[in-house]
Parts: sequence; structure tokens; C-alpha cells
Amino acid sequence: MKSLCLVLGDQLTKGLSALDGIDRAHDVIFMAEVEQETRYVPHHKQKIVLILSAMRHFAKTLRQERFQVHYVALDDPANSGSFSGELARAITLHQPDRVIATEPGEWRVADMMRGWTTQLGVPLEVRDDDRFFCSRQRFARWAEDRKSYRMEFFYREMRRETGLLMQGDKPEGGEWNYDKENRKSLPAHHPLPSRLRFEPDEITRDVIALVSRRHADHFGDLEPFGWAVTREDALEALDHFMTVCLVGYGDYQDAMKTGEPFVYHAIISPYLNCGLLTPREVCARAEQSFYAGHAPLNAVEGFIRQILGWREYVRGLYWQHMPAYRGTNALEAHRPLPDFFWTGDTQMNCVAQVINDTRQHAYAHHIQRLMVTGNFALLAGLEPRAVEEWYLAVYIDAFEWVELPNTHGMVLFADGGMLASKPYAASGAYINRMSDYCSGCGYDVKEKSGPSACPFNLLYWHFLIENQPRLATNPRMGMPYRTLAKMSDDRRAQITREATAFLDTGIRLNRPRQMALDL
Ligand code: DLZ
Ligand code: SF4
Repeated sequence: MKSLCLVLGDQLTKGLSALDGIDRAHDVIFMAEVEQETRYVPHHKQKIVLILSAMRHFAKTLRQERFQVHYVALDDPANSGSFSGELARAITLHQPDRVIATEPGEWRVADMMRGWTTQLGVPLEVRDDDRFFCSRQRFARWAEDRKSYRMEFFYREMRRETGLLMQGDKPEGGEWNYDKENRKSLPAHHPLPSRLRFEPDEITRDVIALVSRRHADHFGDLEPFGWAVTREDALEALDHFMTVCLVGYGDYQDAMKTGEPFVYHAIISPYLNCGLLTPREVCARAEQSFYAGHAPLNAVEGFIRQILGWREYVRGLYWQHMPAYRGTNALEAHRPLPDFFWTGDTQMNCVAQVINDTRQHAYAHHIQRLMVTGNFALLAGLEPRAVEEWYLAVYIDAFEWVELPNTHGMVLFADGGMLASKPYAASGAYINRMSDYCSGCGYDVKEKSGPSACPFNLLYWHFLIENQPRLATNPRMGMPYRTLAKMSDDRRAQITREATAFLDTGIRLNRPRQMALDL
């Protein structure tokens, strides 16, 4: 029986289930660069380069190992531009008895695959993606009968099941979670580790030229490009993180610094998410570092929680609730995405810095994403679909299964609290505590109203006022609502007036609010 085995751009793993039992003599591996995937959102240019170059390197390695690979390049004149079109052409050419795929990462592609069962003319076998710790069925069993999910309980089950950082049935060190130790700001003049860059080889340079020709209209700087595009280089990046950065990862996980989007972060999410690294090997390495005495428990537990806990949890939730999940808008947020998300042209220094990091590196770390751009989107009531498209486009590690729950649920609370127990709303004080952004800002983080007030302060109280009917009964919002209750009617009216003026004019004009108000 001859099989055509499908490998998608985020499935670049030798042990992929679609390749289980493959016969080098008869079977053919199918990979295609398609216009549809490079354009379904305006991906950052470096994200397209990473995926296409990693695909080309992966195909090259497979061929060196004597697998037959049917590979379609983006600029092949015969390329129809879609997975369905290219698969149909490959079937005509190779005449397989069946097509084998691993379940895709995105609902959009899964939906396309459902169509293939009748369109292809040959049977389609879709296998589980067993690179994850928790299968979709396993998550569904855990989620059964739960109205709201909490990552912490899911995570504990995963720890017990895998035995990671466990002493018998007890968590290592006696606690499941050491997050409270992981909220330090960076001391002034704290030297940060330098990061590995991987010089583009000939394959990557070809892809850079291709993306420069075809995707000039997409967001972000194309060069310098320094991401790993092979498993060997991704393993080197992992090794560098484990030996140099993990030690400071816990303490400074939430810290932000001008021009330093990496701080002590692992920056391996692009490699995990496209398959060059696997979650199991990465967690095993971190656990070894702890037992070898190379990194403290708060760092190692925090790191393992992101991968074994949070990453698996958001994937489970995504598949459990798509496609209805992305249609909710619990806070009825309808404001369009301001242009400055694409240009960085805003007087809010924190937002400008994070967007600048994002444009340069296709990366910003999780607190930058959650508490700066995300916090702004939440407080300003930006339309969830537009914000989600932005996050999916601009970050090199963004695939919908991971991006959507993080943005829709965690950042925007658009699911009404299915994923997070409260909205992550914060005033400028949080950003000031965790970063050096405010000292370089035209706004004053200490000012709560008036022309030079930090917009985050104004928008924070405006958000609470606007959403009082929806959020005041949330037990975790008790403190801010008690403070709001002490505010005079005049003060509330002033906040509403100034916040509305900012949202209606200040945002669009990309200049300080005082100028907007002077108009
Ligand atoms: C993100 C991406 C891009 C930019 N291009 C391709 C491509 O040309 N071919 C491909 O197989 N995959 C690509 N990807 C990753 C896919 O979007 C990803 O595999 C699906 O979204 C997962 O369902
Ligand atoms: Fe951001 Fe406000 Fe600080 Fe300016 S003052 S950097 S807008 S938090």
C-alpha cells in the first residue's frame, strides 16, 4: 500500500505521527509552501522566513536520509497556492492508496481537512498529534462538566501523570507553584546575557530574497534574521538557554527593559511550535538542570509550568471550544485597532517600545504582550477579532491554537472568564514597577487625570466604570471596585470625559492627549 504522508509547516518533527511506519521505498512525504498559508494573516516577514526555511531544511534532511519528498516551493509556477490544490496535484502524480496526516494545529486547517475526506478520491487517515503531553481526548475528559477551567488544577494532574518535578506523589520542594518568587523587577545596570544568533545559510538567504519580493507589504523587519531554522541549531539555542539563562528566568520572568525583549526568556517557543524541538525533551532538560544544581527550583518549575501546564492547557481549551470560542465578546468591545499597533507611532513609550521590539524581532516576551499591548487593548475596548489577528500576525511563535486562547481569554477576557478568573487590567503603576519605560515617556505615570496623565491610569478606571455591570460581582475584582465605590460622582464623570476624549481623538492622532484635547 502506497501512502502520501503530509507534513505541515508546524510539524517539522522526525517522530511526527504521520511518518510512523513510513516505507522509504514506496511512500512519499508531501510538503508545500502555499500562498494561502503565507497570507491568511499578514505574518511578520521573519515568521514566514522561519517557517519556509525550516521546511526546506527539514525536507533536505529527509532526502539525505533517503526518504522520497514531494516538495512544492512558493514560487513554483505550477503552485496552485493552496494545500487542497497542491495535494490534489501530488495525488495525480504519485497515485497513492491513501493520504496520512497528523491532526493540524489550527481549526481552519482541520476544517479544510474535513473536506478532503470526500474531495481527494483516496482515503484520508488523520492521526493524533502525540508530540503534546495531553491528547485532545485526555483534555476533554479533564474538562468534562467543568464550567470554568483553571490551569493550576490541570497542571497538577499533568505533573502527577508525567512525574516531572515530583517526589513520589508530592511536588518537588513541597509547593506546586513558585510564581510568587518570579516577579522581581530588574535592578539598574543588571547585565543581561547575550543571545545566540544563527547566520542565514544559502537556503535561508534564498527564502529571505523570496519573502522580500513577495511579502514586502507584510509587517516587520526582514533583516537581520538570526533565528535557528534547523533542529541542530534549535538544540544549540536550547542548550544556551539551559546553561546561561535558566538561572535568571524565574526571578526576572515579568521584568521589562527598553530594547531588551529577551531578558532571561527561553525564546524557544518558535522552535517548539514548528516542531524543531519537542515539549518532552525541553521539560526533561530543565528538570535535569535542577537536579544537577544548575538552576533554582523557582526558575525550573516556572519554565516547566509554561510548557507542561499553560501550553497544553490552552491547546486543550482551543480544541474543546472552537469554533464557538472565537465568536464570543463578553465585554462587548468594538473599538477598531489603532494604526499605531502596526506603525509603533504613539507617544505611550511602553507601547512604542514593545511594538518596536516586535517589529525588529517578531518577538516580545509574555509580560510585554500581556501587560503592555494586551493591557492597552483590554482597557481601550478594542475589537477581539482585530487584536487576535494582530497577535497571530506579528509574533514568530504564533499559531492560532496557542495565540487565540491567550489573546481572547487571557488578554481580552472576551470568553467571560472561561480561561482566566479575572481580567488582567492594570494601571500605569504596574508598568512602571516592572520596566524602565516610564522614565522615557512624555506622559506622567503618577498623574491620574489631566493633560499629562498616563493613559493607562485613565483607561484603567474608565474600564472599571464601563464594565461595572459585568465585572463588579467577580470575587477577584472586589478590591478595585471597593476603591471605585469611594470615588465621587464628579471624579467618575471627569474620568469618563477624559478617557472618552483620549479614545476618540488621542489614539487616532498618535500624539499626546493634551494636543488632542486642545483641538
Ligand atoms: C505559518 C505557515 C506559513 C507562513 N506558511 C506555510 C506554508 O507555506 N506551508 C505550510 O505547510 N505551512 C505553513 N505555515 C504553517 C501553517 O499555517 C500551519 O501548519 C497550519 O496553520 C497548522 O494548522
Ligand atoms: Fe506607558 Fe504610562 Fe509609563 Fe508612559 S507613563 S510608559 S504610557 S505606563
